[in-house]
Amino acid sequence: MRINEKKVASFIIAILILSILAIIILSVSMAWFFFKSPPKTGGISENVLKSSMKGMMGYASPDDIPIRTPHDRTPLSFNEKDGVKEFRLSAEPIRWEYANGYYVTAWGFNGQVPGPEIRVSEGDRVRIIFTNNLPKATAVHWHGVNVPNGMDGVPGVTQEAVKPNETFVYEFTAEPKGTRYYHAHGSSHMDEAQQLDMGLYGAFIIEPSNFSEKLHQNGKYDKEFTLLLDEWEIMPDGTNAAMLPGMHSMDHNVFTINGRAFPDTEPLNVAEGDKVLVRIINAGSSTAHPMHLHGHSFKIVAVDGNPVQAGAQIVRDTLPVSPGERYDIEITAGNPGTWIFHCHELHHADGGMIIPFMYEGYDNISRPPSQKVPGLGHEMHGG
Ligand SMILES: [Cu+2]
Repeated sequence: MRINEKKVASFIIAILILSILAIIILSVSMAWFFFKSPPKTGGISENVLKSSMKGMMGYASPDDIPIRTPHDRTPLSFNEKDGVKEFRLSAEPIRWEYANGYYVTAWGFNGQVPGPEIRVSEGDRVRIIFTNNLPKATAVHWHGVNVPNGMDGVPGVTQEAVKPNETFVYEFTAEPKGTRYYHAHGSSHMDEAQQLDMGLYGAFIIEPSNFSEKLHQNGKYDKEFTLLLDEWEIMPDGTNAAMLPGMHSMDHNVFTINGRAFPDTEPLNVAEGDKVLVRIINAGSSTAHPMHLHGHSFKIVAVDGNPVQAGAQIVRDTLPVSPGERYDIEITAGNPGTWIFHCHELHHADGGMIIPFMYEGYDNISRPPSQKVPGLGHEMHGG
């Protein structure tokens, strides 16, 4: 059989045309993929965002999530029942105002970041009725409190995780005295960091049972403050990167003290001559913060809540605080002015980890405008 040369030629031309078309289509789609304008979530697809919004927050749209600000903070009181101090705690999906007009999708104990302070005396019998209003399972760990094993709040080890809409009752004796805290411990050992990064933590202060050892009450300190440190990765649209799959990065851009970024941190207001106790708790999941106070030295009076004997109290002006650590420091207010107390990892200070130490009559701080995500320059929408 004779080969039809004309046919072969047409075949080759057809192949060539098809190849050229394929190359054009491929190039155009690659160019579109690489050069299309990034979505406001910094490269996360709308579908991933939608499923994270539903899966982590329980809402279809961020606009439906309740907004909570520092004005919504409610101190947590207890009911005394049969000699037991009974507290009610819940975990809630919220949009937390971390600086004036700027919001992050978060989880908050009782709808607050940090969660409300729990304050009891050493030896108190404490019952915490915890309800999980999140779409994910979780549990509460009492950090530094010597609870019985079954009350330790570690899912898969000491208890079943508390499922959405379920309630778990923690009960234990509050000991030892000192600066303790509580935080989520995940639904399993795979998501502890994620749940902490969503904002689930709060101070748990155990006062001495002996009145003469109490702080405010016997006049040992004139002022007392508790500072909870935390770091966040917040997308330009206010999405907490911790809620996105595979996004547990170290790319933090917002650093908060008591849930707020400078210049909107709540100042430490003192008067000249005050003896001031500051409890520092690093509640973040991953980053140490060398905290530096301008214009003063301070004395470390407790480490991880445990008192340091007078002869061993070190005097410093910069104190590194690792995740999970607590330091109680004593400051004598003898140098009037408005001073800053800030993280000396200066990227963290830039991202908001600064709090004014402000003397009466010196409220003359010149505040820059509120910032959200440093360096990105995106406007974030609030409610
Ligand atoms: Cu820091």
